[in-house]
Amino acid sequence: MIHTHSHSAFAAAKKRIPGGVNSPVRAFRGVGGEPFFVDRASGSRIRDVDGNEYIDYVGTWGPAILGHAPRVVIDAVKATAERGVSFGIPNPLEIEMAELICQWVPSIEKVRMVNSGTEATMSCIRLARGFTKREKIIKFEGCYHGHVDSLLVKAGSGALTHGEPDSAGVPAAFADLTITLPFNDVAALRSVFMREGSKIAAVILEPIPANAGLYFPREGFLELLRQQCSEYGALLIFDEVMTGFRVARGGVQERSGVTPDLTALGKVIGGGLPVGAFGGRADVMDQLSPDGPVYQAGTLSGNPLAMAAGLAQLREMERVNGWQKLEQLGAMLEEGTREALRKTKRDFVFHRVGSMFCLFFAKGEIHNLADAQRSDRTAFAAFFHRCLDAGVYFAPSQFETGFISLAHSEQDIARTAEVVAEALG
Ligand code: HOZ
Repeated sequence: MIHTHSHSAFAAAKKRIPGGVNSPVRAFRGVGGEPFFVDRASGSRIRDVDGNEYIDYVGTWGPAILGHAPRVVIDAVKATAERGVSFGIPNPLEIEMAELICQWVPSIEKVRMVNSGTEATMSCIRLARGFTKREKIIKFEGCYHGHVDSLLVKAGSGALTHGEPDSAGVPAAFADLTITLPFNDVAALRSVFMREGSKIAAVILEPIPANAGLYFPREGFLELLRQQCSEYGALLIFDEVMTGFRVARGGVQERSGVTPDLTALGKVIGGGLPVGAFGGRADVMDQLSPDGPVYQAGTLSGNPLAMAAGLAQLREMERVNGWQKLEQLGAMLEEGTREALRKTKRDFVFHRVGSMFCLFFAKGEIHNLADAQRSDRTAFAAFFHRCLDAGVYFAPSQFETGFISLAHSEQDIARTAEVVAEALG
């Protein structure tokens, strides 16, 4: 494939944008080489400025659950834009969105819109501290909750890919208030609660961690978290920015039946526009300004274009029962990948939940960050580039999750399985 235009664009970008990118995971540092620059995207395909086309499994890092540029979202955004693109005073679409979230997400009684997942988790933490009048929080190694100061400790996603799980610029005093534990470690969790339970404001986690590859809570782990938080008066926060509206209509909490006190949302909920949300128990949410003492605000929060795009996408998912179809496509990709692994005699680990998946270049079981880090990142990088050259775009890091959309056809999936087999071979 020829990448002349992408190469010049990247050279120009690097002069004016740090690292040439507006978010580090886009820089391809985890796999080497240079990112391609996108000209346009439609359905399951993304086309670069040199005219190369790829079957896309990044899906703008999760939001594109219907595929790229779906008609319903474009029409909703266009029609809404005709009436004004931002008001900074309430508009009725905000109520429609709040009603829908409260109906669909089991634990949410009240919700506030923000502009990114990072804002959502940051606001959850402040609210939990304000509500409990405690300062410490527990997070899990490899879980990534956006670039919030107190959560950039042993973080996943780009922070992990680029070897900076503890970012420079986070005051030690902030990091000291964050206790990190290995995911799925029951003994460590119990012991920290026994030691410091009365100081812990909240436990925050991705209930299915998807930023250090993809792995799952062991049976009973989420239930134990719920029980310990309730016993010690700490709040349980689910970061469902990636899993919300994707692994089920109501996210992991619907699938698992475990109810958090607060939930952070983003990605799918915005239909590709910049959106996040956080919500939960009414008595906790009522601590927010202007009713309560915890301040949180945003000029563009509840922006009409973002609300319209998100509502259109979510309603379309509901109309076509998208989750069932995604499960079928996911199962097909899983079957094809497992067949490719058999054919090439690789005993690598493949994890999938619905339309989210990860192929670890590692053997044995993977239940936490340390397990995920056994992956052969050099072999992954070679695999990534072979797939890209053959027209299949996976996330440019071993420590990210792939996303299937409703726009992926069975032919796309079959072709992907062929490419995976060739790239592994
Ligand atoms: N949560 C996203 C993927 N793990 C992050 C995307 C980004 O940092 O740009």
